[in-house]
Amino acid sequence: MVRPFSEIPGLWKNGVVNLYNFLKLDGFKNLHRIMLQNFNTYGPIYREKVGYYESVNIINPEDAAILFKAEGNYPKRLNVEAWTSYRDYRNRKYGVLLKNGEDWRSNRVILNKEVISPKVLGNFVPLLEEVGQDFVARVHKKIMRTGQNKWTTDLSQELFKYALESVSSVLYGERLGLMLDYIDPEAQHFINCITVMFKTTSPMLYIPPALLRMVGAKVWRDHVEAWDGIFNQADRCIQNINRQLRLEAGTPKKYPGVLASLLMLDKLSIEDIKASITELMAGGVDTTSITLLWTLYELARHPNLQEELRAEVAAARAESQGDMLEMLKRIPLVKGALKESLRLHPVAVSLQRYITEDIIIQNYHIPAGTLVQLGLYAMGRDPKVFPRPEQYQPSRWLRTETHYFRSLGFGFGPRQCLGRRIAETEMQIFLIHMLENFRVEKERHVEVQSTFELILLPEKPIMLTLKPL
Ligand code: HEM
Ligand code: 2DC
Repeated sequence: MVRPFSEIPGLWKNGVVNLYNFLKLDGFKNLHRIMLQNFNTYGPIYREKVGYYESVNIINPEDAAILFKAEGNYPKRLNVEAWTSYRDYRNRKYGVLLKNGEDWRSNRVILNKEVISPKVLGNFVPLLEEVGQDFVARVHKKIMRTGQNKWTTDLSQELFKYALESVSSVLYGERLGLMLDYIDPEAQHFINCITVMFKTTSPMLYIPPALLRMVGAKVWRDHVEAWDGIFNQADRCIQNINRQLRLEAGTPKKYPGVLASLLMLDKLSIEDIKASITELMAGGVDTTSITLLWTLYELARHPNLQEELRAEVAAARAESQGDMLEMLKRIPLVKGALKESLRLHPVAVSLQRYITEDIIIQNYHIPAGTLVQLGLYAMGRDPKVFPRPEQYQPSRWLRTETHYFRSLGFGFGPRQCLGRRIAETEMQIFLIHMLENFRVEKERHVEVQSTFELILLPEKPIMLTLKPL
């Protein structure tokens, strides 16, 4: 007998009381740990209501498969109201991140061709490789300046710049110059705004932004200020490309970047293009940089593994005579390392969909329209899903073990991460260059945990030492 929806275990009857308890646990920054705990208490499915946020939570890959089969033709994630409220407030269009239904699909189809289809990879690689080389040159210079033949630092600011430079070079076909000593203060401001934007979003998952706006709450004001900074900087970049396109009419000789390609294609309105380009630019900074930081941290903790990866990269370099596109096909262990980083340190604590049809999971009936969440962080650490989950083992992604609905760091299906190809390529190129140039070490045996600021971030600075090979 299938059990009814109302029998799913969990606390879903009084959202206000649950919110109060959630706040007592400092839930805003512990969401990933609270989810893990809930799975321990209730088992592989639980229902929950915190504030006005109601969901059914699952953890098994087999159940994830059922969820994604019921996502329909216009897959819809949790509506992040803080983000839509800002756009409504400032009268700005939603980009592909926030659109839904047919409007989302028609935009996404066009964007896919320019951003995530295999045909554009060849255009991105030379741009990203240049940024990778500049990053390495910058680190060499920093090492020289210390006079100690090594550089010990918290790399996060440098990685933010690397990530913004990379995504901008792909979007705009030109460099911002963030690998230089003196950088545009506007670009630094943009980076700071993204961090604030994410941080101020998390409380608004549980407390309606409309309410916070009404009472003039600081988190709403800070959130607005952060998005204003993001949109102003993106607008400047977009205007710049627009002007250049008008001046040098005709078909460009080299690849002009995603924005110019979209403008010339003329299939989306300028406003739609601007909205999605802004989201791509903002989505492309903290996500990849933090994943790279976690990867360097894990490599520093596993020196033998680091040598193994270095050997793979050297062999790939020799076999492909330096042709980066070829090289990227010969580094399965490096790719495994990135998957392993996202398993233990996912950017997104969960994936969610409003299901479009009734489903049965763990023998419970779940009606169409329910928000169902896959606990990605919890799944990555579940010994039933990943044997010895605490161990960082890139090789687990090579073996014949099943990967069925286990590699979900970028989400799934037609609504998966639009920046996925950019992110993967940018991160692979980064690791290739770093492994070829430096040994990464870590000072002491400090364990670093995650903290939730909408995306999962290291809870404290990660200090790494880079030494030239
Ligand atoms: C959506 C993860 C980097 C832009 C998503 C989603 C996840 C994700 C989990 C939701 C997918 C779903 O619901 O199935 C990541 C990770 C990254 C990364 C782990 C890097 C390590 C990037 C980059 C960009 C980007 C570099 C921009 C260049 C976007 C956009 C969406 C999205 C625009 C919304 C797509 C849509 O709704 O159609 N990302 N992301 N992401 N990401 Fe990323
Ligand atoms: C956060 O409970 C936790 O890729 C919530 O590049 C559920 C939730 C909903 C949407 C998720 C979000 C979580 C984490 C950050 C994600 C976001 C969708 C896209 C966004 C995963 C899991 C991200 C980081 C985008 C951000 C783009 C940018 C313009 C804001």
